[in-house]
Amino acid sequence: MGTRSNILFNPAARDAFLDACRALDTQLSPVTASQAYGAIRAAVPNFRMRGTDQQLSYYDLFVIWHAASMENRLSVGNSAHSGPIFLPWHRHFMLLLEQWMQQVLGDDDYGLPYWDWAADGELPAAQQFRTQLFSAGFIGEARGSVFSGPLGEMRTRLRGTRFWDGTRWASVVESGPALRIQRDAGNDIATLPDQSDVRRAFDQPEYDVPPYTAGVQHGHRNLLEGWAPAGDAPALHNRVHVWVGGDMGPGTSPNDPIFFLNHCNVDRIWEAWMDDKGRRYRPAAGEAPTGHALDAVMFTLIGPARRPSGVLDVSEQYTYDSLDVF
Ligand SMILES: [Cu+2]
Repeated sequence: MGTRSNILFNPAARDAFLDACRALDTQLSPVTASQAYGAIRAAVPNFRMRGTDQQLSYYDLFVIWHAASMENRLSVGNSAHSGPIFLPWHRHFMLLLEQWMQQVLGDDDYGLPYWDWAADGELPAAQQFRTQLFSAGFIGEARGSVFSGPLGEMRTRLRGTRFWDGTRWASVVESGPALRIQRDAGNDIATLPDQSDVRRAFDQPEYDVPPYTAGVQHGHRNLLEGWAPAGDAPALHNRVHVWVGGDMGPGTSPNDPIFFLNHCNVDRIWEAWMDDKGRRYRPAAGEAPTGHALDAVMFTLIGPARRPSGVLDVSEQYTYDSLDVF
């Protein structure tokens, strides 16, 4: 059983994570881009991919799985984002990555690290992209191509983009040349979320509220996902994606391992909320929107199928070193 810890305070967990990311990306899987596309198209007809055929790394399978989840429009938004299933789906997604990393590392007690971005959000804007996290001993450069440290050896092969299909803007995943991870921290938006933002999400008494969309103004899920409160700036989870920029922008955002550091912290905040408010989830089993209900089967590509009801209590799989989230 893994313990998930703060990447800044646990050098062993940090190094294990960076090594496992590099190992999963430098080992090519037996799966080609066209084979993965064929398998996904059968389940997600909206998903589109183009470009060259090539062998995918094990890490790339998580990239394409995530990009495909965003096109899986079963009901509100899609079945992984912009609705109640956002939190359980990403928990499901990361449980498999954590298991694969445990195998690569030969360590059943390995747990993913998290990045407590709200702590860095308390710093002046000009310091937020100059922290220890963005150094050679950690995850490498905050801006431009990532050359330093273990992640300097990773390459992206699948990158999300948008195109005009004649009637609307559509997303497509391009299979192309192997490139370095790209970041643009603090340029599109100057600051990370801060501790008062986390407190507001934590204080929500309900997990989610009807009609369970990205437009609701209350509920833990939509505040933590970062669509609410309505305004001109993204908040919390969404804001971290925009703040990091580069490869963290499109649906292929797991290309940058900082994706998992962000989502592990998002999962920790949700865990802190459930620890305090109870393991409550909405919508109930069979209730609309059914793609987001407690008994909905979550979109999976390479791991076992799970339902939100199966991931509300993960105390058998992992714990956090701390649930102090603000
Ligand atoms: Cu996501």
